[in-house]
Amino acid sequence: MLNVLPDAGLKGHPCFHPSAHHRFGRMHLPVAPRCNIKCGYCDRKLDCANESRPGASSKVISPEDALAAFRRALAEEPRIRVAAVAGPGDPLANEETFRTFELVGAEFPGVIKCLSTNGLFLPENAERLHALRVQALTVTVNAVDPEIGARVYEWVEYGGRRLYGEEAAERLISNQLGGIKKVVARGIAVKVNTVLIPGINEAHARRIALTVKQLGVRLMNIMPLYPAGSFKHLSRPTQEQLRAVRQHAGRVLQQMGWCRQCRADAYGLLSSSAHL
Ligand code: CLF
Ligand code: SF4
Repeated sequence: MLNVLPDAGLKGHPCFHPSAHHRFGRMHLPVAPRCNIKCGYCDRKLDCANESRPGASSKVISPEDALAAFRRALAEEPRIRVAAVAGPGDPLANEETFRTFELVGAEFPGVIKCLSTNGLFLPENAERLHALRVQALTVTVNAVDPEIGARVYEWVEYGGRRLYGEEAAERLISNQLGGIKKVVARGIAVKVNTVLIPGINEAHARRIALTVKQLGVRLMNIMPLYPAGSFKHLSRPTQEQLRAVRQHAGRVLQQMGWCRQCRADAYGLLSSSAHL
């Protein structure tokens, strides 16, 4: 039995607590349109593919409108326990994400704040997220080896420069791992998403699991590639491939088997989601 017991404070989080997804809901507030990297499978006409349902495209709203939408959603579905930002771009590349958490946190202090990110800007934002009382965070880690990462990411924009190839992947991976370490040290629960890309990282998932586990990550969500963007010629993993990779990685890190690949504007229970 793996020793991965989520914090008591996350008992109402449908993605972090295995028994919560039938009972509690979340709302995604789509305030974050910009992104700071280019994943090979990304089609920027659509939501961030690192956490979203393939083919979904959410409208972007302001932090003030997000607060109003959260109020309405909670009145409609009182089982919502989580206010999250999951795109449509990278939440940490958009100042609006922080403003949204300020507004929602001031009016609903008991609600769990959550976000999902590619992790590039995580190290410099760890303290800020902690100060905003963000409790749950997802980082999409598709590789911990820059050689593999260079095949996943087309470019990474950091420190005013656009990086390519292994230099880009090295920067991203180093920030992801350094950022995870920092937020875990501040008591934030971290889940890792990995997009399973056949022919690129399917033999690498267990190493990712081992690496992030050492940093204090407690849950992993391996998601099947939806072939899009520059990867539209690749095949989608079969159920059998997905099951085998999850089982292999699951020997070292608890796997999330109930992800619904939500839209960036989804709300309600995971099983009966509505969207803005
Ligand atoms: Fe949203 Fe993600 Fe927070 Fe959940 S979703 S930011 S951790 S509140 Fe959940 Fe949806 Fe799967 Fe994400 S089911 S896509 S894992
Ligand atoms: Fe697209 Fe990747 Fe940016 Fe998400 S993190 S919006 S998938 S480029």
